[in-house]
Amino acid sequence: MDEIAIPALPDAFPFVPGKTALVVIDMQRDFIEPGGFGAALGNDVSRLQPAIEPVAKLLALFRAKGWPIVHTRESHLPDLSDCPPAKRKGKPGLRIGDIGKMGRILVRGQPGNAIVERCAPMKGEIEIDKPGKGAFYATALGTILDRKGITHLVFAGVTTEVCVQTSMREANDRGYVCLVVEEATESYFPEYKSAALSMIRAQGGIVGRTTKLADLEKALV
Ligand code: C5J
Repeated sequence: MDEIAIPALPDAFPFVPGKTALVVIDMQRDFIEPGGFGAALGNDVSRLQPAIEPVAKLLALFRAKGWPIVHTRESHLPDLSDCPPAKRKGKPGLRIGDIGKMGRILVRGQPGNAIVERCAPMKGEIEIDKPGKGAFYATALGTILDRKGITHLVFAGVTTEVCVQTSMREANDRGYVCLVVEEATESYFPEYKSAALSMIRAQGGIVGRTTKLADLEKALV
């Protein structure tokens, strides 16, 4: 199918239907709802909630077109064997693996580790549990995308400057053409979101491109 030019910064994103996947990073209760990992780190989790509806819109668009969708979850095995000690910091009772209001914090399969209902994966969509910030580190994501012939990635999710930006950088190093949708990503720190988006598109798009949801929707419908 022909390439569709999506208005973006620093220049148009070449959307190739059939070769482009949506990657939704870590839209988990652990980050977005009170009582999870984000709150344990002292963050105001309400700051991430504005991303929920834009992500739901992106999911609806990709589902309507039958285009591939990837959901990631930051999570650790129950025995924490994939959680380096350096990551398990903070106050006792509020660390990864400790019991919080939504089960064990950031542990795979616990209620808090689930993706928020509005953005929940549907049957047939790719689900990746990742122990790190990046979606490619210690996961099968690269192999799965290769097998599907995916070369272009549209990113959304939380948080912009941590797991979204890290995953985009990993993807960029692996040769994927990357775009992030501004309204569909949030940070606990508005200034970090803004800085991360600027960094991504700086130097001629050193990590990728950024677009507005309305521009993407208009170009793709
Ligand atoms: C963090 C993430 N912030 N999903 N994870 O630890 O951005």
